[in-house]
Amino acid sequence: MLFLLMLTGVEPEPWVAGFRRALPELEIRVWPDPGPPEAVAYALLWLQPHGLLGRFTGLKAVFSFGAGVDRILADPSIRPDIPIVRLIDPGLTTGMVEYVVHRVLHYHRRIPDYEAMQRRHDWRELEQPLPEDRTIGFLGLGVLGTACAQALAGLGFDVAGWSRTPKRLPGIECLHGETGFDALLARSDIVVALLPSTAETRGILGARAFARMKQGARFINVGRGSLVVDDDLLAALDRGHLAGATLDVFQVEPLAADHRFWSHPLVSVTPHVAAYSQPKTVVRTVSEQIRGFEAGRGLPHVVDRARGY
Ligand code: NDP
Ligand code: OXD
Repeated sequence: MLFLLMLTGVEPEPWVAGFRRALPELEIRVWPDPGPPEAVAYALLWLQPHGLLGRFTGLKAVFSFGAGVDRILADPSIRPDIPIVRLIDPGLTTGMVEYVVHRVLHYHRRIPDYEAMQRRHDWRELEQPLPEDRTIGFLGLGVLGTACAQALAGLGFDVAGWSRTPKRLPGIECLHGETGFDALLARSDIVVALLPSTAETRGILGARAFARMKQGARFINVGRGSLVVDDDLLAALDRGHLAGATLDVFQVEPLAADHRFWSHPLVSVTPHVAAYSQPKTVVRTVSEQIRGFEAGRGLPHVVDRARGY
Protein backbone atom coordinates (compact mmCIF):
# COMPACT_ATOMS: atom_id res chain seq x y z
CA MET A 1 0.00 0.00 0.00
CA LEU A 2 1.44 3.38 -1.07
CA PHE A 3 1.13 6.87 0.43
CA LEU A 4 1.87 9.49 -2.21
CA LEU A 5 3.09 12.98 -1.33
CA MET A 6 2.17 15.53 -4.03
CA LEU A 7 3.53 18.74 -2.51
CA THR A 8 4.31 21.52 -4.94
CA GLY A 9 6.87 24.04 -3.65
CA VAL A 10 7.62 22.01 -0.50
CA GLU A 11 10.99 20.41 0.25
CA PRO A 12 9.92 16.71 0.48
CA GLU A 13 12.80 15.30 2.55
CA PRO A 14 11.59 15.99 6.12
CA TRP A 15 8.11 14.83 5.16
CA VAL A 16 9.32 11.57 3.65
CA ALA A 17 11.53 10.91 6.67
CA GLY A 18 8.72 11.78 9.09
CA PHE A 19 6.10 9.59 7.41
CA ARG A 20 8.55 6.68 7.01
CA ARG A 21 9.05 6.75 10.77
CA ALA A 22 5.40 7.27 11.66
CA LEU A 23 3.84 4.89 9.13
CA PRO A 24 6.38 2.08 8.48
CA GLU A 25 3.56 -0.14 7.21
CA LEU A 26 3.06 2.17 4.18
CA GLU A 27 5.47 2.81 1.32
CA ILE A 28 6.02 6.56 1.04
CA ARG A 29 6.38 7.87 -2.53
CA VAL A 30 6.91 11.40 -3.81
CA TRP A 31 5.31 12.74 -6.98
CA PRO A 32 6.32 12.44 -9.87
CA ASP A 33 7.37 8.90 -8.87
CA PRO A 34 4.14 7.36 -7.60
CA GLY A 35 5.01 3.68 -8.22
CA PRO A 36 2.21 1.40 -9.51
CA PRO A 37 -0.81 3.77 -9.73
CA GLU A 38 -3.34 1.16 -8.49
CA ALA A 39 -1.31 0.68 -5.26
CA VAL A 40 -1.67 4.33 -4.15
CA ALA A 41 -4.10 4.22 -1.21
CA TYR A 42 -3.59 7.70 0.27
CA ALA A 43 -2.27 11.03 -0.99
CA LEU A 44 -1.20 14.21 0.77
CA LEU A 45 -1.86 17.20 -1.50
CA TRP A 46 -0.61 20.76 -1.79
CA LEU A 47 -1.06 22.59 -5.11
CA GLN A 48 -1.08 19.23 -6.90
CA PRO A 49 -1.14 19.37 -10.70
CA HIS A 50 -4.78 18.93 -11.68
CA GLY A 51 -6.16 16.05 -13.73
CA LEU A 52 -3.89 13.28 -12.40
CA LEU A 53 -5.68 11.70 -9.47
CA GLY A 54 -8.12 9.64 -11.57
CA ARG A 55 -5.33 7.19 -12.42
CA PHE A 56 -5.01 6.10 -8.77
CA THR A 57 -7.88 3.62 -8.87
CA GLY A 58 -7.14 2.21 -5.39
CA LEU A 59 -7.30 5.62 -3.66
CA LYS A 60 -9.12 5.49 -0.29
CA ALA A 61 -8.75 9.11 0.89
CA VAL A 62 -6.78 12.29 0.22
CA PHE A 63 -5.41 14.63 2.88
CA SER A 64 -4.91 18.36 2.50
CA PHE A 65 -1.51 19.70 3.47
CA GLY A 66 -3.19 23.04 4.30
CA ALA A 67 -6.38 24.15 6.01
CA GLY A 68 -7.88 25.49 2.77
CA VAL A 69 -9.14 22.92 0.28
CA ASP A 70 -10.24 25.17 -2.60
CA ARG A 71 -7.36 24.06 -4.83
CA ILE A 72 -8.11 20.38 -4.16
CA LEU A 73 -11.83 20.81 -4.83
CA ALA A 74 -11.08 22.51 -8.14
CA ASP A 75 -9.36 19.33 -9.38
CA PRO A 76 -11.94 17.44 -11.47
CA SER A 77 -9.94 14.20 -11.27
CA ILE A 78 -10.83 13.37 -7.62
CA ARG A 79 -13.75 10.94 -7.71
CA PRO A 80 -16.81 12.15 -5.76
CA ASP A 81 -16.66 9.14 -3.41
CA ILE A 82 -13.08 9.82 -2.23
CA PRO A 83 -13.08 11.56 1.18
CA ILE A 84 -11.03 14.75 1.30
CA VAL A 85 -9.68 15.36 4.81
CA ARG A 86 -8.82 18.94 5.68
CA LEU A 87 -5.95 19.83 7.96
CA ILE A 88 -6.72 20.80 11.53
CA ASP A 89 -3.38 20.87 13.25
CA PRO A 90 -2.03 22.51 16.41
CA GLY A 91 1.06 23.86 14.64
CA LEU A 92 -1.06 25.52 11.95
CA THR A 93 -3.36 27.09 14.52
CA THR A 94 -0.43 28.42 16.57
CA GLY A 95 1.09 30.01 13.47
CA MET A 96 -2.15 31.74 12.51
CA VAL A 97 -2.72 33.04 16.05
CA GLU A 98 0.84 34.44 16.18
CA TYR A 99 0.47 36.17 12.82
CA VAL A 100 -2.95 37.73 13.46
CA VAL A 101 -2.16 38.84 17.03
CA HIS A 102 1.11 40.38 15.82
CA ARG A 103 -0.58 42.37 13.05
CA VAL A 104 -3.48 43.49 15.28
CA LEU A 105 -1.03 44.70 17.96
CA HIS A 106 1.04 46.43 15.26
CA TYR A 107 -2.00 48.52 14.29
CA HIS A 108 -3.42 48.83 17.81
CA ARG A 109 -0.13 50.18 19.25
CA ARG A 110 0.12 52.65 16.34
CA ILE A 111 3.47 51.28 15.11
CA PRO A 112 2.85 52.58 11.54
CA ASP A 113 2.44 56.11 12.99
CA TYR A 114 5.63 55.79 15.08
CA GLU A 115 7.52 54.46 12.04
CA ALA A 116 6.43 57.52 10.05
CA MET A 117 7.48 59.75 12.98
CA GLN A 118 10.88 58.09 13.14
CA ARG A 119 11.45 59.02 9.49
CA ARG A 120 10.78 62.67 10.50
CA HIS A 121 12.86 62.43 13.75
CA ASP A 122 9.64 63.34 15.54
CA TRP A 123 9.64 62.46 19.31
CA ARG A 124 6.08 62.61 20.65
CA GLU A 125 3.71 60.34 22.49
CA LEU A 126 0.47 59.57 20.63
CA GLU A 127 -2.88 58.89 22.23
CA GLN A 128 -3.24 55.16 22.87
CA PRO A 129 -6.71 53.58 23.20
CA LEU A 130 -7.23 50.63 25.54
CA PRO A 131 -7.82 47.25 23.85
CA GLU A 132 -11.40 47.22 25.15
CA ASP A 133 -11.99 50.33 23.02
CA ARG A 134 -10.84 48.63 19.82
CA THR A 135 -13.12 46.23 17.99
CA ILE A 136 -11.57 43.38 16.05
CA GLY A 137 -14.04 41.75 13.65
CA PHE A 138 -13.47 38.27 12.24
CA LEU A 139 -15.01 37.15 8.97
CA GLY A 140 -14.96 33.39 9.60
CA LEU A 141 -15.25 31.81 13.03
CA GLY A 142 -13.97 28.36 12.20
CA VAL A 143 -11.01 26.56 13.75
CA LEU A 144 -8.56 29.37 12.96
CA GLY A 145 -10.90 32.36 13.28
CA THR A 146 -12.10 31.17 16.68
CA ALA A 147 -8.55 30.57 17.97
CA CYS A 148 -7.45 34.07 16.90
CA ALA A 149 -10.62 35.69 18.22
CA GLN A 150 -10.20 34.00 21.61
CA ALA A 151 -6.54 35.03 21.82
CA LEU A 152 -7.44 38.68 21.19
CA ALA A 153 -10.40 38.56 23.57
CA GLY A 154 -7.91 37.24 26.14
CA LEU A 155 -5.80 40.37 25.59
CA GLY A 156 -8.84 42.51 26.39
CA PHE A 157 -9.99 43.51 22.89
CA ASP A 158 -13.65 43.87 21.98
CA VAL A 159 -14.06 40.95 19.55
CA ALA A 160 -16.85 40.06 17.14
CA GLY A 161 -17.10 37.36 14.50
CA TRP A 162 -19.25 36.37 11.55
CA SER A 163 -19.98 32.86 10.29
CA ARG A 164 -22.42 31.09 7.97
CA THR A 165 -24.30 29.37 10.79
CA PRO A 166 -25.19 30.91 14.19
CA LYS A 167 -22.64 30.40 16.99
CA ARG A 168 -22.16 31.09 20.70
CA LEU A 169 -18.64 31.77 21.94
CA PRO A 170 -17.99 33.20 25.40
CA GLY A 171 -16.70 36.79 25.25
CA ILE A 172 -17.18 37.12 21.48
CA GLU A 173 -20.17 38.70 19.78
CA CYS A 174 -21.24 36.17 17.15
CA LEU A 175 -23.07 37.34 14.04
CA HIS A 176 -24.26 35.61 10.89
CA GLY A 177 -26.25 36.26 7.73
CA GLU A 178 -26.23 39.36 5.52
CA THR A 179 -27.23 41.78 8.28
CA GLY A 180 -24.55 40.29 10.52
CA PHE A 181 -21.95 40.86 7.78
CA ASP A 182 -22.83 44.55 7.45
CA ALA A 183 -22.97 45.00 11.23
CA LEU A 184 -19.56 43.40 11.74
CA LEU A 185 -17.92 45.57 9.08
CA ALA A 186 -19.53 48.75 10.42
CA ARG A 187 -18.38 48.21 14.00
CA SER A 188 -14.81 46.90 13.53
CA ASP A 189 -11.61 48.94 13.75
CA ILE A 190 -9.68 46.01 12.32
CA VAL A 191 -11.35 43.42 10.06
CA VAL A 192 -9.66 40.01 9.77
CA ALA A 193 -10.73 37.75 6.87
CA LEU A 194 -10.41 34.05 7.72
CA LEU A 195 -12.99 32.64 5.34
CA PRO A 196 -12.46 29.76 2.92
CA SER A 197 -12.69 30.40 -0.82
CA THR A 198 -16.10 29.09 -1.92
CA ALA A 199 -18.77 30.00 -4.49
CA GLU A 200 -20.40 32.15 -1.77
CA THR A 201 -17.31 33.95 -0.49
CA ARG A 202 -15.37 34.77 -3.66
CA GLY A 203 -15.38 38.54 -4.19
CA ILE A 204 -17.26 39.13 -0.90
CA LEU A 205 -14.82 41.95 -0.05
CA GLY A 206 -15.48 44.44 -2.83
CA ALA A 207 -16.45 48.11 -3.03
CA ARG A 208 -19.71 47.60 -1.10
CA ALA A 209 -18.00 45.86 1.81
CA PHE A 210 -15.09 48.32 2.01
CA ALA A 211 -17.54 51.24 2.00
CA ARG A 212 -19.29 49.70 5.00
CA MET A 213 -16.07 49.54 7.02
CA LYS A 214 -15.30 52.41 9.40
CA GLN A 215 -13.35 55.41 8.15
CA GLY A 216 -9.72 54.62 9.08
CA ALA A 217 -10.27 50.88 9.56
CA ARG A 218 -7.51 48.34 8.91
CA PHE A 219 -7.97 45.12 6.96
CA ILE A 220 -6.06 41.84 7.39
CA ASN A 221 -6.56 39.07 4.82
CA VAL A 222 -5.23 35.68 5.86
CA GLY A 223 -8.08 33.65 4.31
CA ARG A 224 -7.80 33.57 0.52
CA GLY A 225 -6.96 36.15 -2.13
CA SER A 226 -10.15 35.36 -4.03
CA LEU A 227 -12.25 36.89 -1.22
CA VAL A 228 -11.02 40.35 -2.26
CA VAL A 229 -11.63 42.50 -5.32
CA ASP A 230 -8.10 43.92 -5.54
CA ASP A 231 -8.99 47.14 -7.37
CA ASP A 232 -11.74 47.92 -4.87
CA LEU A 233 -9.35 47.46 -1.95
CA LEU A 234 -6.76 49.70 -3.61
CA ALA A 235 -9.45 52.32 -4.28
CA ALA A 236 -10.55 52.26 -0.60
CA LEU A 237 -6.91 52.73 0.48
CA ASP A 238 -6.18 55.41 -2.13
CA ARG A 239 -9.13 57.56 -1.12
CA GLY A 240 -8.12 57.29 2.55
CA HIS A 241 -11.18 55.33 3.65
CA LEU A 242 -9.05 52.42 4.87
CA ALA A 243 -5.86 53.24 6.78
CA GLY A 244 -3.96 50.02 6.07
CA ALA A 245 -4.05 46.44 4.85
CA THR A 246 -2.03 43.36 5.70
CA LEU A 247 -2.24 40.78 2.94
CA ASP A 248 -0.86 37.25 3.17
CA VAL A 249 -2.95 35.64 0.40
CA PHE A 250 -3.61 36.75 -3.18
CA GLN A 251 -5.78 36.04 -6.21
CA VAL A 252 -2.69 34.75 -8.01
CA GLU A 253 0.29 33.39 -6.05
CA PRO A 254 3.11 34.23 -6.22
CA LEU A 255 1.93 37.85 -6.38
CA ALA A 256 2.90 39.33 -9.77
CA ALA A 257 6.04 41.46 -9.57
CA ASP A 258 4.20 44.49 -10.96
CA HIS A 259 1.14 44.26 -8.68
CA ARG A 260 0.41 47.53 -6.88
CA PHE A 261 0.12 45.75 -3.53
CA TRP A 262 3.93 45.34 -3.41
CA SER A 263 4.62 49.07 -3.37
CA HIS A 264 1.50 50.61 -1.86
CA PRO A 265 2.57 52.57 1.24
CA LEU A 266 -0.41 51.32 3.25
CA VAL A 267 -0.09 47.65 2.31
CA SER A 268 2.05 44.99 4.01
CA VAL A 269 2.62 41.87 1.94
CA THR A 270 3.75 38.44 3.16
CA PRO A 271 4.03 35.39 0.86
CA HIS A 272 1.25 33.10 2.20
CA VAL A 273 3.07 32.31 5.43
CA ALA A 274 0.56 33.28 8.12
CA ALA A 275 0.27 29.66 9.18
CA TYR A 276 2.68 26.97 8.11
CA SER A 277 2.45 23.19 7.99
CA GLN A 278 5.29 21.69 10.03
CA PRO A 279 6.40 18.05 9.81
CA LYS A 280 6.61 17.83 13.60
CA THR A 281 2.86 18.20 14.11
CA VAL A 282 1.34 17.44 10.69
CA VAL A 283 3.02 14.04 10.28
CA ARG A 284 1.55 12.98 13.62
CA THR A 285 -1.92 14.35 12.81
CA VAL A 286 -2.17 12.70 9.37
CA SER A 287 -0.55 9.41 10.47
CA GLU A 288 -3.04 9.04 13.33
CA GLN A 289 -5.91 9.67 10.91
CA ILE A 290 -4.67 7.02 8.46
CA ARG A 291 -4.08 4.49 11.27
CA GLY A 292 -7.55 5.16 12.66
CA PHE A 293 -9.14 4.76 9.24
CA GLU A 294 -7.28 1.48 8.60
CA ALA A 295 -8.56 0.29 12.00
CA GLY A 296 -12.13 1.05 10.89
CA ARG A 297 -12.64 4.25 12.93
CA GLY A 298 -13.63 6.60 10.08
CA LEU A 299 -12.03 9.89 9.11
CA PRO A 300 -12.39 13.21 10.94
CA HIS A 301 -12.79 16.63 9.29
CA VAL A 302 -14.02 15.34 5.94
CA VAL A 303 -14.75 18.25 3.60
CA ASP A 304 -18.37 18.87 2.64
CA ARG A 305 -17.91 19.20 -1.10
CA ALA A 306 -21.31 20.86 -1.70
CA ARG A 307 -20.53 23.54 0.91
CA GLY A 308 -16.99 23.97 -0.44
CA TYR A 309 -15.06 23.77 2.84
P1 NDP B 1 -13.03 26.41 8.95
O1 NDP B 1 -13.66 25.58 7.89
O2 NDP B 1 -12.83 25.82 10.29
O3 NDP B 1 -13.88 27.75 9.14
C1 NDP B 1 -14.42 28.46 8.09
C2 NDP B 1 -15.28 29.56 8.67
O4 NDP B 1 -15.80 30.34 7.59
C3 NDP B 1 -16.49 29.03 9.44
O5 NDP B 1 -16.77 29.83 10.55
C4 NDP B 1 -17.61 29.14 8.42
O6 NDP B 1 -18.91 29.27 8.96
C5 NDP B 1 -17.22 30.42 7.74
N1 NDP B 1 -17.86 30.51 6.43
C6 NDP B 1 -17.71 29.71 5.35
N2 NDP B 1 -18.52 30.13 4.34
C7 NDP B 1 -19.18 31.20 4.81
C8 NDP B 1 -20.17 32.05 4.27
N3 NDP B 1 -20.64 31.87 3.02
N4 NDP B 1 -20.66 33.04 5.02
C9 NDP B 1 -20.20 33.23 6.31
N5 NDP B 1 -19.26 32.45 6.89
C10 NDP B 1 -18.77 31.44 6.14
O7 NDP B 1 -11.66 26.94 8.34
P2 NDP B 1 -10.33 27.37 9.11
O8 NDP B 1 -10.70 28.31 10.19
O9 NDP B 1 -9.53 26.20 9.45
O10 NDP B 1 -9.55 28.12 7.92
C11 NDP B 1 -10.14 29.22 7.27
C12 NDP B 1 -9.39 29.53 6.00
O11 NDP B 1 -8.14 30.13 6.30
C13 NDP B 1 -8.99 28.34 5.13
O12 NDP B 1 -10.07 27.90 4.35
C14 NDP B 1 -7.88 28.91 4.29
O13 NDP B 1 -8.43 29.51 3.14
C15 NDP B 1 -7.29 29.99 5.18
N6 NDP B 1 -5.94 29.65 5.64
C16 NDP B 1 -4.91 30.48 5.32
C17 NDP B 1 -3.64 30.21 5.77
C18 NDP B 1 -2.51 31.13 5.50
O14 NDP B 1 -1.37 30.78 5.76
N7 NDP B 1 -2.76 32.34 5.06
C19 NDP B 1 -3.36 29.02 6.56
C20 NDP B 1 -4.51 28.23 6.88
C21 NDP B 1 -5.75 28.55 6.42
P3 NDP B 1 -19.57 28.07 9.84
O15 NDP B 1 -18.78 28.10 11.14
O16 NDP B 1 -20.97 28.51 10.01
O17 NDP B 1 -19.37 26.81 9.06
C1 OXD C 1 -3.69 27.21 3.71
C2 OXD C 1 -2.59 26.76 4.54
O1 OXD C 1 -4.70 26.53 3.58
O2 OXD C 1 -1.47 27.33 4.43
O3 OXD C 1 -3.55 28.30 3.17
O4 OXD C 1 -2.80 25.85 5.35
